[in-house]
Amino acid sequence: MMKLADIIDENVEELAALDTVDNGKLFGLSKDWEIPGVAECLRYYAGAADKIHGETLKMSRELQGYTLREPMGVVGHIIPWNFPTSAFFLKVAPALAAGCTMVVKPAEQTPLSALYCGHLAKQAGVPDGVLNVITGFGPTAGAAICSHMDVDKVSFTGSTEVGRLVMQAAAMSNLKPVSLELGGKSPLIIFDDADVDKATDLALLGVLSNKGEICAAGSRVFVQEGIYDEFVKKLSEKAKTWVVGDPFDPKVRQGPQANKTQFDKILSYIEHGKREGATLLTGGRPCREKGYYIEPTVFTNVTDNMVIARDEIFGPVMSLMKFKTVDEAIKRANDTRYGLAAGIVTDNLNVANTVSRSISSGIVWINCYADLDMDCPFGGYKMSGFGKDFGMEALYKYLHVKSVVTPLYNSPW
Ligand code: TXE
Repeated sequence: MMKLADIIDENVEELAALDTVDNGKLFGLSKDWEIPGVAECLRYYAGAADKIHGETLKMSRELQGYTLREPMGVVGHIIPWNFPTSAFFLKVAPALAAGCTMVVKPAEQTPLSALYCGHLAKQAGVPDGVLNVITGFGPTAGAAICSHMDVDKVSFTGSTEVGRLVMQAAAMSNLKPVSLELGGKSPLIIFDDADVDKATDLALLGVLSNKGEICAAGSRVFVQEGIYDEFVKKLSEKAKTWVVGDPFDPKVRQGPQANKTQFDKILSYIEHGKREGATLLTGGRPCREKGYYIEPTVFTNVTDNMVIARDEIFGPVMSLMKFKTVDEAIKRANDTRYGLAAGIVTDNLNVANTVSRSISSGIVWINCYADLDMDCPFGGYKMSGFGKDFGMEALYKYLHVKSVVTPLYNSPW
């Protein structure tokens, strides 16, 4: 795994370019951040591989008991198209460290880097049969993995709808455990004491990064009434200067959407928002002559029950909403079937503590947004799924706990 990490470091430009060609994500960001992060991920779990151990148990009778952590066996990894290389290694690295073998199915829209990673793994000396990459479509290749009697675990990242099918197939076959990292509609709550300049930057980054194709996108932005007007003014000025274009150009901040289906889905949500009576503050249209480019889009006058405030759009579309009190912000932020992530902007410690403990989501960022770290578990509550990527939690999801019990003194035999 250490060797594979070194090989990834030597192939940063190739991997970043493959993901840009396949997905439209920014080449510079991939090269400087996402792909180096993949090597870091491999090193993190390589370091954990010889620290997997169970516990000695405090048994209540005259028994000696301890636990072992054992690899689950054959893992099926089903990968989405929004972070092709990093999603691949966030699944593969902990499973390898746990001692599992695996079949990885990249998304049909973005298979190139996964195939290249398979080749690099072979170069690093990963034995044949341990890490297998299979391309194919979801309802055929993906479904076959989920219903296979010899697959012992499925780790899935994708839509909530397909997450349900994955669980169903697991239940109807060998009852394999599944972990699901699904969609989100994450709130970013900005309180009156926030620095408006910084908060607008954070809000834009939260929803426009990776052209909004991020499960944790802060797509519902709640702003307290005292700074709301100033916030709207600044946000609209900044959104208009956001550069959309060729993802290989270092000046560009937003590339094209990953595919036509996604492009059409986003535009239809924008039309829906207009029909529902939300006000377009900025954007709302495709841009540039060719390619799946969409203007950074901000809606105001959004109500909590509008479809654009409830569904995951997975594009550069923000719903901006005004609130009065802390309690109101908590209630409205939690009024969603999802629970992946949330953000809070305030210097008031009481407010930050109260809100972070009251939000039903797998991660809460305070005065930052979408800051991930290898050691920090990431994964949802509610219909955003269950089971974590990142951190030691991700390693444990590929390990069974076995208890071993023996009489402490005289064995009857
Ligand atoms: O996802 P799918 P799609 C959300 C986002 C996006 C929407 C649709 O809102 O607009 O999902 O994207 C495989 N059995 N997210 O249609 O279909 C598929 O081949 C087994 C959020 O692309 O869920 C691919 O490898 N597998 C998300 C993977 O599932 C199946 C990232 C994801 O595709 C399958 C992506 C089946 N029956 C989309 N059907 C996130 N959480 O980051 C499909 N697949």
